[in-house]
Amino acid sequence: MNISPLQKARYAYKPKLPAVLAKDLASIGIELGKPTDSIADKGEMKKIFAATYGKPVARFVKGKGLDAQKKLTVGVILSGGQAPGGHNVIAGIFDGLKAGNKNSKLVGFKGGPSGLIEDDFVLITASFMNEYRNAGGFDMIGSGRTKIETPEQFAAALATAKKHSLDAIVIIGGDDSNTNAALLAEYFVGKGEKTQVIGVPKTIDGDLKNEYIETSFGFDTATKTYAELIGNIERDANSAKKYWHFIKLMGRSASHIALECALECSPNICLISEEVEAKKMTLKAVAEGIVSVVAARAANGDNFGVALIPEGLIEFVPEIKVLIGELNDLLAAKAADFAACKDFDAQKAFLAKNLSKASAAAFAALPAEIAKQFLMDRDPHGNVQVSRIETEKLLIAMVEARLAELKKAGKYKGKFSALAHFFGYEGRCAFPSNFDADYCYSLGYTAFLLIAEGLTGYIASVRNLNKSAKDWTAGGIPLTMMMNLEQRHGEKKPVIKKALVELDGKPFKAFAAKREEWAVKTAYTFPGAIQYYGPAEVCDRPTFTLELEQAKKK
Ligand code: FBP
Repeated sequence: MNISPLQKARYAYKPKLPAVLAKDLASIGIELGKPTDSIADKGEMKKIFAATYGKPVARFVKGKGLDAQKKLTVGVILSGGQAPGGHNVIAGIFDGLKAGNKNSKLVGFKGGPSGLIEDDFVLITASFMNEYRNAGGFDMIGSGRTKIETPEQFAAALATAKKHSLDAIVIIGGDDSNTNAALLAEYFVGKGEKTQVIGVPKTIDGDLKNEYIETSFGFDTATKTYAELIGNIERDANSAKKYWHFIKLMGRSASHIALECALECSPNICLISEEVEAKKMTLKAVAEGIVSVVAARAANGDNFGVALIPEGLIEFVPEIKVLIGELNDLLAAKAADFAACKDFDAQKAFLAKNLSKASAAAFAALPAEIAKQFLMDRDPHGNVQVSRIETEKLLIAMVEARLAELKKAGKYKGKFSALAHFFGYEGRCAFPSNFDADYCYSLGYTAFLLIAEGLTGYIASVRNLNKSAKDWTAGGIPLTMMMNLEQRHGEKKPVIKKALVELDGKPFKAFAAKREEWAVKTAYTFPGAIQYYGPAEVCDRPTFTLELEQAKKK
């Protein structure tokens, strides 16, 4: 493999650890809190997680002396979409294991959870690990979206765990993968198997967070990468003064990525899906809002601009949300009938017959190319793949049509020429920022300590992230604490609740206070590229979202 100068320099970077973890293992102790409850549906959760429900919050402290010398064999899985820093989580687990006992082993299961089911693995050696330290991507062992859900899959995971005599498995993933981790932990305890299961909060989407998980890893680097690109586009727009750029940003359902990028770049428009839902805005009303900004800027002679669109927007428009819910249930319940439809016309006829009247009308009103994107395969967790729905193009078409009407009526004299962009994959494998490199390494090290302590059904938690790394705290929280029942594939299932943008939260309020000014005035901010070497205020700065959210606790 050719190695770039930056890659070489990053191999040598030593991630910062919280002071409490930077000590001898013998001087790290654990403090356990009171029993916990799930966020909702306690009765059902207690039944589903009979063996692992309600464990206490754990926190590592100095002084009590943890016994971490035991020789361990641990498996690790990267699950779901890529997020910068995954390799550093593995490095943290690896270094922790070796610090405890140099004969401990780390087994990487390849290609996501399917690697565990199929026993497709690689033994992680020191030299193999060193090729991936502080590097982006998940290519060290690969990732995948297979869900462990059938009895056969659980049995296969058990067989692999037994074959390797695994003391623990670490699942590095988002809300769905950590839900799977909770179920696997429960299954192993139920079967009397020693294998512990520990989760690690990963996802660029930033929607796996709560009081104990201040952010998921990858959000920092991905948003900074997108913000650099958006800033560059803003500068281009303001130089050429001839295009409106509609930029869709990854993030699945939640708008955290779009909101963070807006706080970083001060664009003319940033839609927030959660607000669209709260205000019950129709698709037409959303387009109308954009039209009013385009017209106001045109009246000042500014026929250019930048609009940010969260990828999940379409799911939050009330009439479309109902449509997607019905489609998910219908396509799960009548999969064979739907598969038998030979073309799009047959699919439309099938849907007209089986959807509610309102949803059938909402589907029929979509342009054919967009409507087809609603019918693409669901992901293994039953979610519609919003990254494949071209909302940015749909909105451009709607805005164009409305401006043409206004022009005809003599109410608009500007020019509207729009370009569509979609930023997602550009940011998921970037070299982790110093924040993500440090955070991920600390999460991995924490996961090892949770294993050494004999815990199962926990997710690693590193907190106080708006302070410098030495002041971070580390511990674990029981996965069941983050769960409730939700409708999936037409059935109620235990899942980790997604954290959406809170409209009364500080990040949204900071944006709402400025957006009217940004809409009309060209007040772009240019964040520039992520810096890895230089002053801490440039290189180690966390996201605005994290700074604002954690400020509330002071
Ligand atoms: P995770 O939730 O697994 O971290 O994935 C995040 C994400 O990048 C979403 O933002 C996006 O909608 C999705 O993955 C795209 O999935 P895929 O990589 O399968 O195309």
